[in-house]
Amino acid sequence: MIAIATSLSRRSRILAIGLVAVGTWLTLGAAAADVPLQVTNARVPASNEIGINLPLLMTIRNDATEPDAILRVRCPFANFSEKHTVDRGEGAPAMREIKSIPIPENKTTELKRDGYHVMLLQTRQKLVDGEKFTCAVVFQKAGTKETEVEVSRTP
Ligand SMILES: [Cu+2]
Repeated sequence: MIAIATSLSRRSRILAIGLVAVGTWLTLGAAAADVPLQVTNARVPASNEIGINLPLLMTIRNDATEPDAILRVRCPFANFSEKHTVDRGEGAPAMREIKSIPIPENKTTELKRDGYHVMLLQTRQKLVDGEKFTCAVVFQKAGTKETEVEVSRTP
């Protein structure tokens, strides 16, 4: 009788450990699913001038089931930022400020000089090729993403 009780309790202990393991695995899976939106390759052009406006470009992968949008961007080396689109009508293409940059679901969005992009206004310092900064990119649904931005000669 004692032997059976011991073996049962050992089995239930193993079962309990198994359940904890499955629980941990599920939690990790949920955590991964919580970050369906990823920002990569964020970059600004190098510049010797101060007080100018520069485009901030990046790649955004949105694996979420709903569209998102960029609401705000804050970089330590610029006083302000705007969201821009480029209009192509009669005459030369022209940049225009918009309220937010749409980030469709299940898609990779590339911010470009000749399309949607973030414009950093009134730079505070020179930007040297290879330098890295951390900028905050605020998404409507994904929230604030602290993003590494690299200065590159040819962004
Ligand atoms: Cu612009």
